[in-house]
Formats: sequence, structure tokens, C-alpha cells
Amino acid sequence: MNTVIRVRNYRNTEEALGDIASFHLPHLPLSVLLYGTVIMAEGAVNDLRALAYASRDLDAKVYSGRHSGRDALLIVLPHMDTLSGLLPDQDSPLIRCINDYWYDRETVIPTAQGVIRANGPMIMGILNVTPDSFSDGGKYFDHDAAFARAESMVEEGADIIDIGGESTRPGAAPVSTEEELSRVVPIVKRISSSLNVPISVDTMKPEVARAAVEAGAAIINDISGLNDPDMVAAVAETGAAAVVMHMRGRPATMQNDVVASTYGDVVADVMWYLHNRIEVAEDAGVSRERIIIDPGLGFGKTFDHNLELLRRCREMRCLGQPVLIGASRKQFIGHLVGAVANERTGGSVGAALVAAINGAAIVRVHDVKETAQALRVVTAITRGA
Ligand code: 7PJ
Repeated sequence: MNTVIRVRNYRNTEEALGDIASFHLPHLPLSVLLYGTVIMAEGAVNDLRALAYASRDLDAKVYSGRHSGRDALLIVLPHMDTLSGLLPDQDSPLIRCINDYWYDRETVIPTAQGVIRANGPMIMGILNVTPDSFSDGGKYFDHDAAFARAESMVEEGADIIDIGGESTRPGAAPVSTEEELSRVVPIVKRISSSLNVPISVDTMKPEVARAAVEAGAAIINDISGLNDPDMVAAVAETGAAAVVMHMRGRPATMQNDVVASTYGDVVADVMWYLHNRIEVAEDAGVSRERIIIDPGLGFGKTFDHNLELLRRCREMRCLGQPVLIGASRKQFIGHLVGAVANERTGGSVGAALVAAINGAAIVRVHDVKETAQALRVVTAITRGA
């Protein structure tokens, strides 16, 4: 089906009223939108028609309209109890969407180095082996220092180590393939041969991806969303898992002229992009369960877009993939707390907790120790100690 379906969770009446206006629902009581289960489906008219038909079985009210530039349905399920008998039925796209939204299942991700399994949010610790990354550039450029940092992150609670050899901050100098290979491959080899932790490699270059997996990496983290067809091929061939991230524009210029109207509904637009990238990857032979999705906080987004993506993070689970959130030390946090990058730990932990509570499977962070401690408490509260 060429649709994107998601449970919609409104923050307040104003936000719900916005959707009411675009679906011409003058008679629908606001309380139903705020307290019922609201599903937004967008896409091809024929698929929407089939969904509208199927939703009759669920005692739903269905309204058609437009949303974020697409044909859309708003499906309102006023009573959750009408669903109780239907929840195990995985074949209905609507039920699958509700299940993905609400139920925390075990995360299972096959990678190039075995299967990653987790019952709660995982921590991906950032290791930049660059001379110029924005918050810790130069610190771990030296291989011994990088290895020592990887070791300490594992002790502090990192479940995955993400190694990056190219800075993606706006205006950073591009790095040649040879240079990136020489920064990344030796450290991947060293970590994979002596630490028991899955390694992810933050790269946009297929040559680096292939060499990194050969050296022991499990996951390719491509901020360009598998934009290069050869990168899709590299992921398919190597059996690596892939983080597919949304970015608007290219790193050097992505923050130029981003405004509120860059997106209609930022969550909808990001989900459509990710939906299409998943299809491209699947067509090239990358199995769906190997794909992790990421809205790409800070990559061509305004301050408000970043906050909205974090607040509505759970909606993205309706694509059926584990969600990764990278908020750590980013500018939108600096904007709120007024601190330089390496003094944004508290703000970053706050964002990571919101992501975890909102269903993120992986949080990508610099401050592993503090995040692990905070997540330990959140997990005990939300899932039991
Ligand atoms: C992200 C990333 C992110 C993923 C960077 C920084 C900039 N990869 N690589 N998600 N950010 N998947 O760490 O601030 O948000 S580099």
C-alpha cells in the first residue's frame, strides 16, 4: 500500500482544531479528537478508500480531506474498548499501526555481526575520530584515545558505539575517501577485536561502509538516508543493519533558509521520506527488519521542528521500524539552555529521556554515563525495575 498511517496524538485543542479545519469536521466534538484514538492515513486515493472500508468494522468515524499536501483520511475510533478483541490481528494496517504505536515490543535488529536484541531503549555512544567535530573534535583523533573512550563508554552503559570519521557540522571541510578510511577502519578493527559491543559507522561513503563492515562493524549509519544507490547496494551485500536518517539539503547548507513552512506537517513529511527510503532499500534487497529510522534532528529543521519531532516521536513508530533519536548537544538544546556544546549534558539527557519515553529504540549520545543513569530510572518507572 502506498500510504503512511499513524496514530495522531494532539498536544492541545489548538493543534486538534488545526486538523479539524483541514478535514471539515465542524460537528465532531473536540473531546473525541483529544481523548479518542485518532489515526491519520495519507496516500493514494484507492488505498485510502480500502482503509475507509476496513475501518467500518472498527466502529470508526472516517473523514476525508488533505493533510500536508496529500490526500488523507482522519479515522476516529471513539472507544478504545471496541478494539480490544481485534488487537492481536496483525493483518489490518490500522490495528498494526495502533500496536506499533502503543505496545513496546522487544527490539530485534539483525546486523552484519549477529542480532541485536533489547527490551528497552538502547544507548548509542558517539565516538568522533575527526579533528573538527563540533563538540569533541580532535579529542579522539588519536587512535589510543579513541579506543580508551570506546572502552569507557561500554563500561558506562553504551549498547552500541557509533564511529564517525567525517564531521557533518555546517561548513565542515569535506574528507576524502582515503582519509576517512584511514580514520575509521583501524579503530573499528581494534574495537571489534577487543570489546564486545556492536559498532556502527557514521558515513555517507559506500567504500567506507564496505571496509568498515569487513573490519567488524555491524551497522551503517548514513545521515544521507541511503541517498547513493551504491550505499544501498553496500548495505544489501554486507548484511549490515542501516540507520536511515532524514535530512533536508546537504550538511554544508542544510540550515540555510529552513523556515516553518519548509514542511507542512514535519512529522508527516519526515515519515513519507523515510517510508520511500525503506521501499528503495527493500527493493535493493535490504530486509526491512535491518532498517532503523531517524528523523535527523538538526538536519534542515528549525528549532520548533526539532521540538515537535521529539514530542511526536511515538508517531514515527507506526512505520514499524525501530526509531533512533540523536539530540545530544545539538544547537536547539543550546538555544534553550544557552551553553556551549560540551556543557549541554543536562539538556541532552532531558531530550534523550523524552525520546525514550516516546518510544525511541535507540538514543545517540555523547554523555553515556549520565544518560544511562537517567534511563535506568525512567525504565524502572515505566516498565518496572
Ligand atoms: C546524527 C547522526 C543523528 C544519526 C550526527 C551530531 C551531528 N546520525 N550523526 N542521527 N547526528 N543517525 O552528532 O550533532 O541525529 S552528526
